[in-house]
Amino acid sequence: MSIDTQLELLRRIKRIRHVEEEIARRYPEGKMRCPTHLSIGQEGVAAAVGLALSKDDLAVSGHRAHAHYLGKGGSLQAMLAEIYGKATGCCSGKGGSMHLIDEDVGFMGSTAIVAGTVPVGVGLAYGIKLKKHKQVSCVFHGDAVVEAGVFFESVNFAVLKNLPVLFVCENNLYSVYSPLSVRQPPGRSIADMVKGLGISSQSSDGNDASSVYQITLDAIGKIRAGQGPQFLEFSTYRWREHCGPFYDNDIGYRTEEEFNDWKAKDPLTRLRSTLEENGALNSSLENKIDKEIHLEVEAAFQFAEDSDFPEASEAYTDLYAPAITDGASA
Ligand SMILES: Cc1ncc(C[n+]2csc(CCOP(=O)(O)OP(=O)(O)O)c2C)c(N)n1
Repeated sequence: MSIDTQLELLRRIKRIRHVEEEIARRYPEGKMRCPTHLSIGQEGVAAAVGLALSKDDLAVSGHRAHAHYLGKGGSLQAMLAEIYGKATGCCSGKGGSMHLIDEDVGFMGSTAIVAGTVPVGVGLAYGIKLKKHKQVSCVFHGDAVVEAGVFFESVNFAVLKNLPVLFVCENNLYSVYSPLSVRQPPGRSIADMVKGLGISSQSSDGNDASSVYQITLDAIGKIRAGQGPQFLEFSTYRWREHCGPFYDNDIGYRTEEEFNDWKAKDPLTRLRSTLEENGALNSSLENKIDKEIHLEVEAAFQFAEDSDFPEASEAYTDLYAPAITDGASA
């Protein structure tokens, strides 16, 4: 992996981290009137997978979608405006943090329903195959998603039809406050369990962003070569509370010791140290990267703040179903 690629990876991780830390800092102002699920601590996967995917490739995600959207090349301004509920948002301010769509960059949607977008991602892959395109459909999801029935149906269908779909599981050990130990039998590996459906599957360290990039690139190569769907499980950890800007270790569902162990494996610090050791990163280059990110993020928040809310008349546009009026369906 070239130094330039590693530097680009570092820049992307830093950018996602800075955006989310700024969301966390400003959230208590009460202007972002939607729930937010931050990926701080687990950005290595989104940054590396986003870099490995091409612009033409498609992606879907779930409630923790900011990092995936930015990794796929989504507009920072449109994402922040969406979180602020503004008309300039990527869903015209009607979706909020958990509902991000930007077809221009192949980000085909995220929803709050756990596993809800898994069949959508597989359906997109079916479309790609029928049209004989060379794209890949990437499904970003958490470890809890593999406990939903629709996940098994979707993987089975993807295997049956040999679809160009990449499942990227960010295993951060928790489903809200429930650890894997209360959800899965002891010693079970998610990657091994999923392999039982006949899909090529592997697990690895999600906080080693360079290796995530390499593994993902290999998996995408296999998909493009017609070798069918691939499942990648990356172990990682969220630092903040499940939903919201704060830390929540005090409520007792996880220990401070576990949290600190994972903090010591910060994907950002690790990549930065490697680059410093190789002489590829010094403080002036890092300051330059940080400054560029800072300016971009400041401008994007300003854009979101300055944008208008959607008109009330827009409430019934962009609907799949006809609006219900006067208690009767139209
Ligand atoms: C169908 C459904 N069931 C339950 C919930 C409530 N819920 C929201 S997030 C979540 C856990 C998600 O865990 P995971 O998929 O591992 O992602 P993470 O939050 O760890 O990133 C649950 C159970 C929901 N949104 N949808």
